[in-house]
Parts: sequence; structure tokens; C-alpha cells
Amino acid sequence: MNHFPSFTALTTVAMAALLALGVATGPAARAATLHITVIGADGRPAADTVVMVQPGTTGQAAAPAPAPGAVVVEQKDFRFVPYVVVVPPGGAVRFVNKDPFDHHIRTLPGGPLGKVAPIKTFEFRLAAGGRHGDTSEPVKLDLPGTILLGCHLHGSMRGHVLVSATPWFAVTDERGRARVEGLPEGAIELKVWHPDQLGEQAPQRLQLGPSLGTEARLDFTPRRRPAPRPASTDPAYGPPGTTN
Ligand SMILES: [Cu+2]
Repeated sequence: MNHFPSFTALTTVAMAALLALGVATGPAARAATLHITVIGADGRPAADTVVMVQPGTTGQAAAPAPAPGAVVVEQKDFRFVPYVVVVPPGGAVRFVNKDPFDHHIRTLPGGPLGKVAPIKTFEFRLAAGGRHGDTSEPVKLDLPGTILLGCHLHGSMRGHVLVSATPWFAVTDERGRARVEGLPEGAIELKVWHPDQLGEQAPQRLQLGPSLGTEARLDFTPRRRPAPRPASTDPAYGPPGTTN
């Protein structure tokens, strides 16, 4: 216990120095940017991965404002586009049918074993979309979690909605890359979520300066999504009103 007082004294000095630095840099915390590349267990880029960043302390940094209005999920060529969307708690999604036939959107149990209940259940039919599409009312989402989307008429259709507990999030592109901006500098916890994951991916703890490039590796290899089938050329599906 001999060292305890001196350790305390050192800590006090260090804290005073940190406080002084804080005063010197002013009340506005500098915003930092995280650049991340997510790869699968096979080393290939993992698209459609949600990246969520939780700062250790939010300091004076303002959380990013949620996108105004609802996030739009289109139904196009038998697909939900985008395949994965993220909203903060209190955000909303809206569905717009751009295909020349009806879709009947519904929520499904998710996860690899189909045992993850959607955080909210809903279903509705959207008529064949015209030039501007047939649109749903906004669906408001209050609790963090996931929703697996399907279509009652087209069993292969799958989409995902994730409500992120942190307002700092992004989704990786085809090259597995994403960028999260407006973060407070300092300690962060980085989490990733992919629709194909069997279990939670281990979070990373990192120190964020003004800018940081990092990589996350999934503990599995995401499946390759099949190419879209252009709706207008698919003979298996008739015009609006016919039974699919
Ligand atoms: Cu459909």
C-alpha cells in the first residue's frame, strides 16, 4: 500500500492536466470520423453490415440528428431496396412499391433458427406501383432490435430493419466499407451486425483520434446474395391481379 498515495497524487496531477487541456480546447468537442472495412471469415468484403459506434463518453459532442422523415424501403425487382436499413429509436420506415405488381409486406421471425421475434409486427399490401410507387404509412419504431421483412406473395423476398441503440451508425457498401462521422474523440466501442450472423459479433474497443481507419472481421462468411430478377422480364409472375 506504500505506492497508493503517490499513485493518487499522480492521478490527480494527470486529471488536472486533462482538465486544463479540456479548457484549452474549448467547450466544442472535435468531431472525429471512423472509416471501417468489414470482411467475412473468408477475407472478402462483407456488404450490408451494420456498423454501430458507442462513444465511451459523449462529452459535448452532439449526437447526429436522425434523418428527417421516414427511411424509404423500396420493393423493386422482387427485392427490398436497400436490403438493410438502420434507424434510431423513434425513427420510422416507409415502404414504396416500385414493381408493376402487388407486394404484401410482412414481418417474420428472424435469426438463423427463426427464433428472433421482430421488435414490431405489421403487414399490409401495397398495390402495383406506378411511376411514383404505392406507398405505405410510416411505420414508427421505438425499441432497439431487428425486424426481418418478407412478402406474403413472393417467398424469396427478404429485407432487414435494424433499430440502433446508438445514433452513430452506417451500413457497409459492396466493398465492405462504411464511414461514421461526427463522433466525439476518445474511447469508442464498435459493434457490427450482419443479417446472416449466427450470434453476436465480438465488439471492439478503440481509441478514436480525429480520424481512424479500422477493420472488423465477421466470425462467418456471409452468403452471396443472388442477382436481382428484373420484374418486367420474369414470366413466372403475371400482371397485377393474377395469382402468383
Ligand atoms: Cu412481393
